[in-house]
Amino acid sequence: MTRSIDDAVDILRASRRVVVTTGAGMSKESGIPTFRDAPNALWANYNPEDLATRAGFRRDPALVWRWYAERRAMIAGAKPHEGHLALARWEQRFDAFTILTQNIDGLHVAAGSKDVVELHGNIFRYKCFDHDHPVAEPLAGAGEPPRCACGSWVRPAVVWFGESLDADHLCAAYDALERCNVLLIVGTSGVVYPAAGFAATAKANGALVIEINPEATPASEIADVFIAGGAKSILPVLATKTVDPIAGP
Ligand code: BV8
Repeated sequence: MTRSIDDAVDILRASRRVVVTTGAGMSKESGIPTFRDAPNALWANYNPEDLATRAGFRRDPALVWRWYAERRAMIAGAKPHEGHLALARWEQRFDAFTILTQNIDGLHVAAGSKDVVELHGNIFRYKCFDHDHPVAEPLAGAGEPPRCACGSWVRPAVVWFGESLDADHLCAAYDALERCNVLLIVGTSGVVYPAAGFAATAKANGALVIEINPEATPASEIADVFIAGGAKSILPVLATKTVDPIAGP
C-alpha cells in the first residue's frame, strides 16, 4: 500500500485541478452504515427499489417517511471524521477542488468543504412530492408524512432511483470532470449511475484516477492507482504528503 500512496502523492503533486467523488464508505467511519456492507447495511432489511423510489413512496408513504426519519436521526448525531477534514483543508491548495458526493448526510459541508455537489440531495431538506414546492422543516408530529401547503405530501429532497439528478448539479459535475487532472474516488461500490460512470468520463478526458476503498470495485479496473484502505486513515496521509502544488515540489 505504501507504493500506491507514494504513486498517488506523485500524481497529486503534479495536479492543479482535482475532483473527488465520494460514496457511503466515506461516511462509514462517522458511524453511518453503508448500503451494502452487512450486518447493519441500510438495505439489509429493505429493498431500495421499494423505498427510494416515487412508486415506493406512493405505495407506502408512512413507511418511506419513517425510514428517512430513522436515517436522519442517526445522521444528525454523526460528525465529519479526519478524512472529511483533510479534504476541506486540501481544497485551497489547488486551483480547483470539487467534491461530487452521492451522500445525503451533509458531512462534507459540515467539515468546511466549499465546492461540494450533493448529487443525490440532502436528507435534511424537504420538498413537495407532486410539485417540488420547497418545504421548510416540517413540525415534529405533523403526521406521517406531513402535507405541503398545496395538499400534496412532503418528501425528503433526495434523488430517488428513476429520478433525474438536478441539471445544474450534473452540469457542474461534468464540467469539473472535463477539466480535472485527477479524479479521486473514495468509498463507493460504483454501482449507481450516473456517479458510477465518473471514472470512465475522467479517463476519457485525460485525467488520472486514484481509488481509495478497502475492496476492489468496477472502477479499480481503470484506476491508475488503487489504495486498499479506509477514508479516515488514508486521506489525511495523502493530504499531509502532498506539498502545495502551487508553490511547486
Ligand atoms: C438517473 C439517495 C436518469 C436516496 C440514491 C445506467 C445503467 C444502469 C442503470 C442506470 C443507468 N442510469 C440510470 C440508471 C438507473 C439508476 C441506477 O444506477 N441503478 C443501479 C441500481 C443500476 N440510477 C438512477 O436512477 C439515477 N437517476 O440516472 O436518472 C435515468 C433514470 C432511469 C433510467 C435511466 C436514466 C438516480 C440514482 C440516485 C439514487 N439515490 N441515494 C437515499 O440515499 O435514500 S443511491 C444511494 O445508493 C447512494 O446515494 C449511492 O449512490 C448508492 C450506494 O452506493 P455507495 O455510496 O457506493 O454505497 P455502497 O454501500 O454501495 O458501497 C460502499 C463502499 O464503501 C463499498 O465499496 C465499501 O467497500 C466501501 N467502504 C467501506 N468502508 C469504507 C469504504 N470506503 C472507504 N473507507 C471506508 N472506511
